[in-house]
Amino acid sequence: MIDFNKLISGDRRTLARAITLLESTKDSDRALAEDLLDKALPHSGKSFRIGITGVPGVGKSSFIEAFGQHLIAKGHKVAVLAVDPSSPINGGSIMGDKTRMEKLSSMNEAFIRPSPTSGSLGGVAFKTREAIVLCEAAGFDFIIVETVGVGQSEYEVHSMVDFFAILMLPNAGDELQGIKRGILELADLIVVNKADGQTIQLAKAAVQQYTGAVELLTSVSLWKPKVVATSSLEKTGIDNVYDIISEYRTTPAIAGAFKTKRAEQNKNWFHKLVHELIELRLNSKKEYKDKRASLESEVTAEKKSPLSAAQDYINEVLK
Ligand SMILES: Nc1nc2c(ncn2[C@@H]2O[C@H](COP(=O)(O)OP(=O)(O)OP(=O)(O)O)[C@@H](O)[C@H]2O)c(=O)[nH]1
Ligand SMILES: [Mg+2]
Repeated sequence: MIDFNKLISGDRRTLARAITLLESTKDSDRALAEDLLDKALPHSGKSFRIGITGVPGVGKSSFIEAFGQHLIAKGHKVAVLAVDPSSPINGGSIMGDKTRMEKLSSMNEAFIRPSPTSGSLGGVAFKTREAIVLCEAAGFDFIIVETVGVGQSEYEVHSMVDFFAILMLPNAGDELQGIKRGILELADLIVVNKADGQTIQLAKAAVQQYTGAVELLTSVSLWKPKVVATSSLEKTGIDNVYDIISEYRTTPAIAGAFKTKRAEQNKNWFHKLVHELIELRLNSKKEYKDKRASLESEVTAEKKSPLSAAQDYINEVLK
């Protein structure tokens, strides 16, 4: 059904159809998709994966439009995958993303995929991990994953990329207070976007503030997060972002730890899947579901402690 040779030759339509197959929830499609992934795996892994997050409207899509074109001018092929936790049903963001990335989406060296309809397994970004593998097999050497900075999606995206950038608005005062502290610790790069027109001075001040905030981070080890100002509309600062990423990739300690980091991500992903698949299987069996429900009532009625109920349940399942 999917022409594998066409896929690895980089045919964008074949890639799009292959990702659609991944996203299908039909069991027969699932089996085909797993075959395809197994075949694609040896051809994957050779890209650089970048996660981009930020509040709605900060300019993520506009930034990717500009940055993606810069990458292509440097000779790269760019795949953009969107993870949108707020619109799980048939991609409310499709039009928005494509129009914000109008030029990029028309280029042969770019592939843009809007948010998939997400199942519960593995979280909102579940399909995105698999889509990355297919994009890499199709020869895209930069993979950009865009997600809105709300909820859990930024953590999920962070756990599947090599480099994580957070876009910020230029009004640093409010932003610094509003930002979740943990998120700042995930960042390899803070991009103060909309550094143009009326807000250019604010943006400069924001860069200073974030630079100060980054100095205070205690979790920094191999790489100290960088802070840069950009205008996605005027295309300024975009080359700085590219240079910072190049510096990151060629820093010996980072390059040395690259494989280990990916291996670690795969290991964690494997464990998460095992956990979730066990739950899924158990809940699909009536007797286990009933057992769980009855233990649950005993717990809520304080007839059993949660721990001994959990032990009973496991003993039942593993007997
Ligand atoms: N002045 C200025 N406006 C910008 C810049 N980047 C984006 N915008 C504008 O900000 C608005 C939001 O841009 P998007 O790129 O859609 O932002 P987003 O973060 O992708 O938004 P969501 O996908 O909805 O979360 C649009 O009106 C853009 O034209 C910039 O660098 N400067
Ligand atoms: Mg967007």
